[in-house]
Amino acid sequence: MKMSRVLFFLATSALACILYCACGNKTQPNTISQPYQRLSPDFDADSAYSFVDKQVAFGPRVPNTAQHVACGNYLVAKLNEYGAKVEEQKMILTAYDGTKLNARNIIGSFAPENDKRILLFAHWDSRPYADHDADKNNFQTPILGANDGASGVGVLLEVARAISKQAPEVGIDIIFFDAEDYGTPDFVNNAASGEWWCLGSQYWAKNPHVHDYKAKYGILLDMVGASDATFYYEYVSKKYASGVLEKVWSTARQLGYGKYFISTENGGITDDHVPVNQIRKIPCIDIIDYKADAENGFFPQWHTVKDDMDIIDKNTLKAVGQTLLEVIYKEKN
Ligand code: AHN
Ligand code: ZN
Repeated sequence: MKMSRVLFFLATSALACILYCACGNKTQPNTISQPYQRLSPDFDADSAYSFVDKQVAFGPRVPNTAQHVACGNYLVAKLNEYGAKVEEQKMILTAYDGTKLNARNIIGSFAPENDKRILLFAHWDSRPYADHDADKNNFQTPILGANDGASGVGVLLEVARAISKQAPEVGIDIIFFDAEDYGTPDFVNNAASGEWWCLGSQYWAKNPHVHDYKAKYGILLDMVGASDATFYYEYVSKKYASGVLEKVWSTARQLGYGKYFISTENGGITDDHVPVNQIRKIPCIDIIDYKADAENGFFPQWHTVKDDMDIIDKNTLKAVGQTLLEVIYKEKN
């Protein structure tokens, strides 16, 4: 009696299994989509947020100020702490109005002996003018640049921390460029013509820290911390590095961040990737929050006194940081 029950059970289970499998095969033949298996370590958005907060706590990071020096020292110390080989470029750059800027590019290299390299960069200075503020009394006020500046650097510091715990197969260079945001203010209308944005990256592109420096490709982060950020195929990135755009955007989609990374084109932006593409000839892209319907193309607090920690969203830092880690850890040597 007992045995026949067992046999009956086995027989019905087997039948159920056959039916299930047969039906399953009919409806979904071998294409049951498996969830994407991430191979990068977890990107800690709380930690990245704290790195953004720390920079902002120094105050505006405008060249020729004590806050700028102090924050620069902090960034050097963090890259050292995470085991990078750190090099600094200290140079005097000339601004749109003739001001001599004591500027400093900060470079952290991981596995410098590896000749397959990826370059990651962001600007660490903040703008001396809130020239897009609603109140013109604020036009001369330096901005905190929580999103415009500190967010990209914060994500890259967290990438550095992840690398310190588990090395990817490729060598990584992280560059924090200075004097990106000292461009001619909107309220000046008789400025000398010239390339007054991106002064630190222009300098580095002409004077790389390593003779004839090359990387497989580069990724710039700019304004990667606001909620509801939207990243599009930026024109210059598409022109010089369309394959990199596709690699990064498809990785973001696989990780479930498609609402941030939108696979349509949008306008061209003057940013640090331009000299790196055009002068250093490294194909690189700009991950930058773009708002097509905004008058100036950017988030509402852009170049205002309200670009502070209130607008920083950990979910956005996570989407960008995890995507970046996944791209790096997928690279084979
Ligand atoms: C211009 O507004 C010309 N370019 C934007 C570059 C930028 C400013 N990135 C951050 N702040
Ligand atoms: Zn700016």
